[in-house]
This record gives sequence, C-alpha cells and structure tokens, in this order.
Amino acid sequence: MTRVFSGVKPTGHLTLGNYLGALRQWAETDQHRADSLFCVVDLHALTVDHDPARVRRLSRQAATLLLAAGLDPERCTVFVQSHVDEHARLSYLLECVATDGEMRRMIQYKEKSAREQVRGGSVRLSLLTYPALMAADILAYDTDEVPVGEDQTQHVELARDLAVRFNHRYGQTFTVPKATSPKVAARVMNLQDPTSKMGKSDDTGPGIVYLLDEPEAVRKKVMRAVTDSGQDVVHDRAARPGVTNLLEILAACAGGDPEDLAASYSSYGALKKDTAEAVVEVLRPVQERHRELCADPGYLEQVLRAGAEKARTMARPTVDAAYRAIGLLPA
Ligand code: AQP
Repeated sequence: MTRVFSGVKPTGHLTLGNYLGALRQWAETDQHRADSLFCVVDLHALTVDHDPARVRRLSRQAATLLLAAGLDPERCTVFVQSHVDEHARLSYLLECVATDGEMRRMIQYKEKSAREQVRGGSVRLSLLTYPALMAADILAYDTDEVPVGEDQTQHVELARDLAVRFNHRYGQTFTVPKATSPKVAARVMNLQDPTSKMGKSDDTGPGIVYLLDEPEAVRKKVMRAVTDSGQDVVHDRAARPGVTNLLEILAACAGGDPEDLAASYSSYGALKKDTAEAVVEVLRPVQERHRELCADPGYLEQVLRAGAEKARTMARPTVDAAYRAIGLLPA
C-alpha cells in the first residue's frame, strides 16, 4: 500500500492556504487511499524566533485543526514530531549526507533568513539545516508520496536527492519519495499582495484568511482583496495575480475550473462576493468540528499519544537500519 506522510508547522494560525493546499487533500483523499501519517512538525517551529508558550499553544491548535479538517485517527496516524525521537536521530545522519551548498540554495531559507535579518534578529543554524530534518520526517517512514503545497516541493525534491545519495553510498535503505500537490490552489496567494504566498507567519493580517476567522472577518478580507488594474475577469497568474488568486480560491472552494469561472464574471465585485461566500461555506464545518474538539481536550491527548506510539514503531526499523548502514555500531 502507498505510504503517505505530510506535516504542518506550528509557526502561526493555520490559513486557508494550508487548508486548500494541503489539509483538505489529506482528509478527503490521502487518508482513504493510502497508509498515511500526518504530523505537527513542532521542531521546525524552533527554526525562527519563537515564544515557547505560543509554540505549545499553536501545536495543540494545529493538531486539533488536523482532526477538525477531517483526519480520522482510525484511518491515519496523527502525531507530534517531537514525541518521536527518530526524526531528530535521522536528521543528523542526513546532515552528514547533504551539502552546505544545497541547503543554502533552498528558496525558503533565502526568504526566511532575509526576513530575520530585516527584523534585526540573527539567523538560527537550524533554519539552514531545516530541510535535513524535513527529509528525516519523510524518509523515516518509507514514504512514497508527500502531499504538499507548491512552496514545499523544493524541500521534497531535496529529500529525494538525499535518499538516492544515501542508498547509493551506503546501500539500499530509504524509499525515494515524491511530492504531490492539488490541481488548484496549490499556491494560495496573500489577498493584499497577490505576488506573495499566503503565509501563516507573515505580518500582513488583512491579506491572510485564517481557518478560525469568523465569517464576517472572512467576508471583509475577501471583499478588500487587492485586484488588478483593468475591469475584465481573466485567469492569468503573471498579468492578473489578484483576480487569478480569487478565481483559484473560488474554484477550490466551490468547484469548477478557474479559467471557465473567469468567463462567467464581468465584474470584480461579483467575483469577490461569491468567493467570500464559498470560503465561508468551506470553513464552516471545520470550525464547527474544531469547537466540538476543544470541548474535549482529553480526546486530543489520547489521539496524539497513540499516534506517537504507532509512529515510533514504524520509524525505528528504518532509522536503525540507516545507523548501521552509515557505519555506526549497533547499541
Ligand atoms: N499559501 C499556500 N497555498 C497552498 N499551500 C500552502 N501551504 C502553506 N501555505 C500555502 C502548504 O501547507 C502545508 C503546511 O505548511 P507548513 O506548515 O509546512 O508551512 P509552510 O509551507 O512553510 O508555509 P506557511 O504555512 O506559510 O508557514 P510559514 O509562514 O511558517 O512559512 C504544506 O504542505 C504547505 O505547502
């Protein structure tokens, strides 16, 4: 059976981008067709300036939202990365296989290190080595497929390269994974700056729809979305990024093809109104389920404990095999 692994970082409140680009596909498709694991990758949240209490709070919230989005612990394994030591153990071995150059080439490293410097902070070494930990997350589970939004495909490519290199040097150890992304909304853009990704740790609040935003807040944000000069509704990411983003969001939420939808609108106002309502409707069941889950925190604890136990059992043989293959004495 195909093995699927993916995760979400508790660096901020989860966004519509996280949902349409990743979570929804995990819940609606992946958990039904594959042996799948989904993880709150909390160690990754320590790669940038962080407040410990906030990371704890966001980790709990992200785990709750994974379940609220429809992940069923009877069908898939839901857990927290730091509860399974194998991730960190394997990450070190992969740092010994990766090169400094390939880490520095990662777009996310370039963007986030530049942002840290603008904020006057220093860049943590873990931000540079983050893709080795992400590769460990994936490779520890003999993963075949990694469903992610477009922004993460470069990191999955690197995990592939590291798996191939390790196998070639030290003998067949890892399954070589590949990234999969949804057909529409694989890259939801910021409503106020549609040339930038809608990112959960960005500062531009009005351009970001959060999964737990009230319907009125969602409507306001979508109605105030930056559109392009010109009046006609055209799907063209390069020339009309604002309108194209709305069309992609509408298509992802209400169904249909973004280019076909473009032909059915003659004004930005109507497009915004329909998009806002479609987003509100998509978020409604997630928010309802989130409320129910918050009323029973013991259930989440139980799911995460059982998930970590299962994940540990799955990861240990592969990580132990990697330790032996690379030349370390068995304990
Ligand atoms: N805007 C987006 N459009 C489509 N997919 C997206 N994803 C993130 N933003 C968008 C996908 O959501 C999954 C979980 O993301 P992550 O927690 O790994 O964080 P990220 O990819 O680094 O992006 P974020 O959410 O914006 O976080 P920050 O601001 O901390 O970088 C991934 O599959 C991702 O592709």
